Amino acid sequence: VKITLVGCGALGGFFAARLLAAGEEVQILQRPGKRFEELRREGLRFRETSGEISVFFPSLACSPEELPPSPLVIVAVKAWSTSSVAPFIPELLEKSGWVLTLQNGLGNAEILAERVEKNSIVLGPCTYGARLDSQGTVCAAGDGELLLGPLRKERDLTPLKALFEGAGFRTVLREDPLPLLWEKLVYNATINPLSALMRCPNGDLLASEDLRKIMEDLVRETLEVAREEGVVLNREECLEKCFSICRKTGSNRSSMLQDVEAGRPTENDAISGQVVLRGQRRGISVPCTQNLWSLLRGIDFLAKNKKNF
Ligand code: KPL
Repeated sequence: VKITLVGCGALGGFFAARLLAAGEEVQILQRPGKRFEELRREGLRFRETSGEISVFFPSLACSPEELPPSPLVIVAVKAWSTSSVAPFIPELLEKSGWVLTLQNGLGNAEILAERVEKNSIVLGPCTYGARLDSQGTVCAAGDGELLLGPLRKERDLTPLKALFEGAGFRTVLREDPLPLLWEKLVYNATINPLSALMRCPNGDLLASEDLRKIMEDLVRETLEVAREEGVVLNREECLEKCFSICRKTGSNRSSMLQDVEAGRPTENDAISGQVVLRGQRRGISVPCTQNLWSLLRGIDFLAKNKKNF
């Protein structure tokens, strides 16, 4: 087996489906529960942006011992689950293989690096939108791109780029992963909390001048913290890219909104929380990010403790 996917939610399922459609061999590790049962019973159902539906039956397991090692492991679990899946990764990975994290937020690669060689880790921030509908079908929800960068510069990622391009992903290789991570963080710290609080699809954020102004503030704050962390990104370009993601994934509900609507924990701490924390450490105030972070922490708290009120 060539590829192991860890975590078959919306984004993981989207990647697996496109790779399977391109003829790649994919096996899936999914924790036991509703999603696992859905995949076992009905297979991986996928709806392309064109509306075309396909169904795949890749090998599926809920424990790592059931799967043979493979040369590429894709980690697509929520950021708050990284520490629980990291211990399984070494047994899923062939010697000199790759571990690609497609996850949102900061800190995932560092957690994985405690378990596998640093030079096997690849960062893959991407701006594709995907969602799971009520039947568990993975729906592609807008165009994007996949940026690939090695955690350690010495490894050549050309074969990985070819693999993803062969499956229809617009893929860009970058040598230095830090700007990649911060760039993605800017988009996630802007679009995700705002859409989750407004309960609207990404495209609606562009409709109001007030919301666009908040997005401007969020982009500026994240970039100020990034600069102090040694990553200088262009403000106009980032803001324009943010607006363009909202346009291209206009009907998509961001992953954070999907989590809020499903009553699941959000990636708030790995996204806005990281901007606030790193801002505090470096003496930079990020009031707009801080307010959105606190509001979402409130939502997370209420969802978790609902039965206690
Ligand atoms: O990464 C995303 C997410 O929803 O988590 C974006 C790019 C904002 C697409 O919705």
